[in-house]
Amino acid sequence: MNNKVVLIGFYNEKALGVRYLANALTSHGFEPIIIFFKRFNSEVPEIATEKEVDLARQIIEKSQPIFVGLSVMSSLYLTESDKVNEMVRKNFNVPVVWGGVYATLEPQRALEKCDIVSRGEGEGPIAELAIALRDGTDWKHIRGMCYLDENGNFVQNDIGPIQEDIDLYGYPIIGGDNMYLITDDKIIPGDPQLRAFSYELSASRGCPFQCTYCSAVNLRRVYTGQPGRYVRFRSVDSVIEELKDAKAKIPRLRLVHFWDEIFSNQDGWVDEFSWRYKEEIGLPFRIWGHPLMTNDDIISKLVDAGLHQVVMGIQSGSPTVRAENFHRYEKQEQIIEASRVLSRQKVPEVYYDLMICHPFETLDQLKETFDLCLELEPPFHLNIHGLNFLPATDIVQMAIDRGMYTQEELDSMMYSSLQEQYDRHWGPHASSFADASAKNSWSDLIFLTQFPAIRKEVIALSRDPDGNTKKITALKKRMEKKKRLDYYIERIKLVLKIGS
Ligand code: B12
Ligand code: SF4
Repeated sequence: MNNKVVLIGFYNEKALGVRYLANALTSHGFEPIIIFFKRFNSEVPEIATEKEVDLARQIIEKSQPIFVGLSVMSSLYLTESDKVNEMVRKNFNVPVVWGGVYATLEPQRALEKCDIVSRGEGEGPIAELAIALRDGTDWKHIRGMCYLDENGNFVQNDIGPIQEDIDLYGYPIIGGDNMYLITDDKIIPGDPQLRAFSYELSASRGCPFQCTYCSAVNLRRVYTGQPGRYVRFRSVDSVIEELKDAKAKIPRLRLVHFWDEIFSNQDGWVDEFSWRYKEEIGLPFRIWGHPLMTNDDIISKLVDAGLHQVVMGIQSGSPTVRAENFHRYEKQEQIIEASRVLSRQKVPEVYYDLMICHPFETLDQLKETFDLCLELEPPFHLNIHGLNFLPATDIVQMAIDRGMYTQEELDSMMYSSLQEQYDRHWGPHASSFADASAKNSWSDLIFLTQFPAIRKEVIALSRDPDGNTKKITALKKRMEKKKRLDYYIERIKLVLKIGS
């Protein structure tokens, strides 16, 4: 009996979603074949070559699966996943199923390209779908499935209850023969994770916040009206078991990334996690934090356990921009206090995320970000971005309602090519904002606040940014170079320190 299913993840050789699905399929007796189609690369936006698409075709050809599942997580790579999707449709007479964040939030658009969309968490539904497609029974009743009926009408099934006990999902598959990385015009057989220095996992599902530029709130709304709590934590046992497995299988493992949208701040959980992690895993780890979920007690325990880096979203120094436009309700003092906690507890690396120079912000509000940065307790690094409009997020409709963009303009930004999206948000031009040189000077000054040694000079320059434009630009260039160099030195030190 054919029991093969091909799963494809894009630009992410560690793709947690795909690995969870593979685990679910395996436990139902199926044989998942995973293609990691190209590596995650946040610095060079590589497009998919014809050769690479054809290599994916060859793997599918050899596997003869019941269906092909595409994990379409981010719209950044849509033009590239489309190439693979078209290849599958042209060459194979099997259903093409899309899941992942993008497919979940834009199922109708996705169905213009594929046969079935699976919305929401896929562990249960994918196994039910595989059984139905293998046995030739009806799949159209399966929860979370979307499809077009015989008249071309869009059908969206109820998503079903929330799985509250997420330990039941097990953990993502690590290692195995049926895995292939396609990159640089070649196939590299085996699990790329086994060759890595870092391991990525999530100890929870769901985020309790509602930021308008982020998909998290929209993903939560998909489950509106369903019984069960949406923000869920795995047991510490389950997390430690996964990490022990990772340690045993990954010889060069040096660093652990927790990709929980916000790492747990639950008292009992953090206590048990901290002592067990220190004793049983003992590797430095990174988390994403939130100003409202940070206190001395929790951070001190996590630092003792090996917390190496915290990345925390602040986004704007203007309380108005934060509350009215981003729906982030933390107060100025709460952000400053969170920064003091991280500094007091000596978290080795602290990063604050900012989104600046966008239509939801005035020049005065941009200056407020500069003022707030001066109040944050050093040392810290800044990740400075513009505002990235993501499909189906609340801020898209807000921008239309306020007359900032039309739907067509936003569509052309959100669905543009990989290179265009990259250039707009992460490329070298991402922090040069064409609309006003005044904004440029202030964004440069904000960048410069992360270097305590030049604070006095930066404050002096900020008294007359127009008159000091050249000096500010030159200083920024110099400090950018320094930052890049420091970053590489820190990485090397970390690997050497842990390796010794
Ligand atoms: C962790 C994370 C990352 C990690 C990924 C690490 C890893 N090893 O996978 C890193 C940091 C690398 C990353 C990178 C990026 N990310 Co990210 N990331 C997330 C985050 C917080 C969690 C993803 C995750 O692991 N979830 C847990 C797994 C189990 O869930 P899942 O992947 O959704 O899969 C489940 C279901 O969707 C479904 N499913 C998935 N695929 C399929 C396929 C089939 C066939 C079926 C049936 C079901 C199914 O079943 C799975 C199991 O339940 C999400 C937010 C979120 N809540 O999803 C943002 C998110 C996905 N990221 C986002 C973005 C924008 C990016 C980047 C573009 C950022 C950048 N500047 O480069 C890149 C793109 C990377 C890529 N290759 O696509 C956006 C995407 C929105 C959009 N429309 O594009 C999100 C939604 C956050 C946000 N801002 O709103 N990310
Ligand atoms: S706190 Fe982070 S993950 Fe949660 S909604 Fe806001 S931006 Fe998204």
